[in-house]
Amino acid sequence: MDRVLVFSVPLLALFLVLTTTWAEDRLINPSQLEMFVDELPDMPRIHGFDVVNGVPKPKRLRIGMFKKEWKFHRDLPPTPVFAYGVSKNNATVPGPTIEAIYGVDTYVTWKNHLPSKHILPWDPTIPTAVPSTKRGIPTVVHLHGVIGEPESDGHAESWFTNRFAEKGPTWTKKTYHYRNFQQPGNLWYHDHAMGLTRVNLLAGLVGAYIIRHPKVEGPLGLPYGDEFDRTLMVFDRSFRINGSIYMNSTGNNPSIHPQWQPEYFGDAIIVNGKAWPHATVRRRKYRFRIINASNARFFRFFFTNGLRFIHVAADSVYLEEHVVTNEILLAPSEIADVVIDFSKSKSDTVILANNAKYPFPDGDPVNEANGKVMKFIIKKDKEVDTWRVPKKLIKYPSPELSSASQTRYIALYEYTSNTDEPIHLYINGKPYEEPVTETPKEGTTEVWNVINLTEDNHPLHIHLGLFVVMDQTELINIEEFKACMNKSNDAIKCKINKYASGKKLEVPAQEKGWKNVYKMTPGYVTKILVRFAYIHSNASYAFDATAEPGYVYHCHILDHEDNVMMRPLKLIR
Ligand SMILES: *[C@@H]1O[C@H](CO)[C@@H](O)[C@H](O)[C@H]1NC(C)=O
Ligand SMILES: *[C@@H]1O[C@H](CO)[C@@H](O)[C@H](O)[C@H]1NC(C)=O
Ligand SMILES: *[C@@H]1O[C@H](CO)[C@@H](O)[C@H](O)[C@H]1NC(C)=O
Ligand SMILES: *[C@@H]1O[C@H](CO)[C@@H](O)[C@H](O)[C@H]1NC(C)=O
Ligand SMILES: *[C@@H]1O[C@H](CO)[C@@H](O)[C@H](O)[C@H]1NC(C)=O
Ligand SMILES: *[C@@H]1O[C@H](CO)[C@@H](O)[C@H](O)[C@H]1NC(C)=O
Ligand SMILES: CC(=O)N[C@H]1CO[C@H](CO)[C@@H](O)[C@@H]1O
Ligand SMILES: [Cu+2]
Repeated sequence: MDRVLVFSVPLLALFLVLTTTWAEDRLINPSQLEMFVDELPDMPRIHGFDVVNGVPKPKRLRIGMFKKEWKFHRDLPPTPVFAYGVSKNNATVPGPTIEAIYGVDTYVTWKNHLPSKHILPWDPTIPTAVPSTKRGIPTVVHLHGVIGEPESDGHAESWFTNRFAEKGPTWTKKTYHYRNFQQPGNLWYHDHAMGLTRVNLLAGLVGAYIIRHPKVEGPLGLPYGDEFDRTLMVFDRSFRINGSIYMNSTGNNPSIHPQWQPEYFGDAIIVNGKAWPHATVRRRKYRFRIINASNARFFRFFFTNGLRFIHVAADSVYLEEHVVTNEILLAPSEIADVVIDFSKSKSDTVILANNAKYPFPDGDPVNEANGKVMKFIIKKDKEVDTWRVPKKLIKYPSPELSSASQTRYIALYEYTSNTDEPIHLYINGKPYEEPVTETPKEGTTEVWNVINLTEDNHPLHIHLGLFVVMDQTELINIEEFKACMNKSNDAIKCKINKYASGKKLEVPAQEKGWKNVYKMTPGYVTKILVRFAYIHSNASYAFDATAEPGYVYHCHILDHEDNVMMRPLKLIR
């Protein structure tokens, strides 16, 4: 306040209430942030291996989580964030990209240097990691897409606070072991602490991880090297005028959950830590590994000048053959790995745009701000381009449906209050704490029929297992089926096969291979074939997959995962 005003006491009180509320919620209108002014950053690259006499050898890394400030846009004040980095000085949002080599161990000691107070509002009424001293922010790192031991999987209850002062009930060790013995591809690391995943990611705890297999990938001749092979990590955020990240601190059912809301959407689209950046590119081919790290926003990317995407991989696995598309629909945590040939561009600039409604698929249409992602400025001179995109890429045989040893029904439920607002979401009607029900046998393949009984599209993610989407079939007379499920919670008793007889949805060509996240269309049954074994080798797991604390599977809309669309997954022999 720069003027002194004289009020009667009640009026003054009212004025204070109004101005405080107003100050709290003063958001940056995205139209105040000029687009395409910041250059697209490349996150620092860290090798997860040493080279000794030309041979890659195992390496130990220490990566910390720090509170610091980050500039998301030229005209935005610095934003308090939580960032991963080898030191506070070079911690970034997203964190450094870790590049590992097939079969060469990377050890990471993840260190929590965070203060005792969170920068975002969290909700103690959902199942949440809370240190008994009430001090410190629980964190635990999951490497999304990893085929690795349970002790290094970043189980939601294996959290720890600053200096490991306090640890969650399933905590086992400080240094995680990544064997990198799996198919080459794109992974990403992010926080996974119980009930805090949505706020810890929103605060900035995300980063990319690539497993390279030069012998297998090299001969493909795809764009390669720091300049031509780049990661784009995309997410959405809203900001206050003072630069801080805005997350609504009032729940949609405040009397039940004071803070929790079913989906976070931000107004500004951030790529590699900058709002609507630009990148200058040469008139030739580039490879972009696009990771959707939004809490809840789906993206449907397209180019405004008709440039196309040549998909070479999906999530963490190469495609058998490349697929050319005009657009990419990416759910949270899905990864598209594409080559873009800028020599085909008819213009010298092009906008990467987005037109996915939010929530997806029936929410609001995009607006001027979140309908744009970034701009490419294409140099005029055409160049000799030696990179190729062969039709045939890498083939990992799909399992036969008949080889499945077990069939499971996984029903997704949403529970609403009397104002019809979501209170929480459960898988199979069970809260997270109920004893484990999914106990696949190591080395087997299972059929999972995922029944979406909610209005939303839920990107389902299974730790350890990779899967192939077989089909998506509409449920007919869904209200009747739902009423039965509401009573018995038993898909077989409710005659799932009778109801799952509506129209089929085509699985897009670029998503027909192996996946680790897929969009569970509302009102449909999605049949997936999940493999609890390597896909690149017939060897059995190089670690004990049956060890404690086991794994989890969950919806990758983080606000759902936290409350609590997540269940334990325990492998057996
Ligand atoms: C920004 O404003 C919010 C709401 O008033 C406040 O909680 C926060 O501490 C402020 N942050 C900074 C960096 O000034
Ligand atoms: C981190 O910063 C230090 C100096 O501040 C520098 O020597 C080092 O190379 C940086 N590391 C990375 C991965 O950027
Ligand atoms: C925050 O959420 C509450 C409850 O859902 C809603 O009434 C309010 O309008 C929201 N505030 C903003 C600024 O969106
Ligand atoms: C990103 O992921 C979020 C959450 O899973 C999803 O809602 C959104 O549509 C995805 N966006 C893109 C571009 O894939
Ligand atoms: C499920 O059953 C309960 C009563 O057992 C009822 O209150 C609720 O409305 C039902 N929900 C649906 C979606 O049918
Ligand atoms: C696994 O075994 C099958 C059958 O013996 C063989 O056809 C296939 O090539 C093997 N796969 C790998 C990756 O070695
Ligand atoms: C879009 C859609 O079909 N949504 C359906 C999902 O399932 C619920 C419950 O069965 C239906 O009420 C929705 O209409
Ligand atoms: Cu969900």
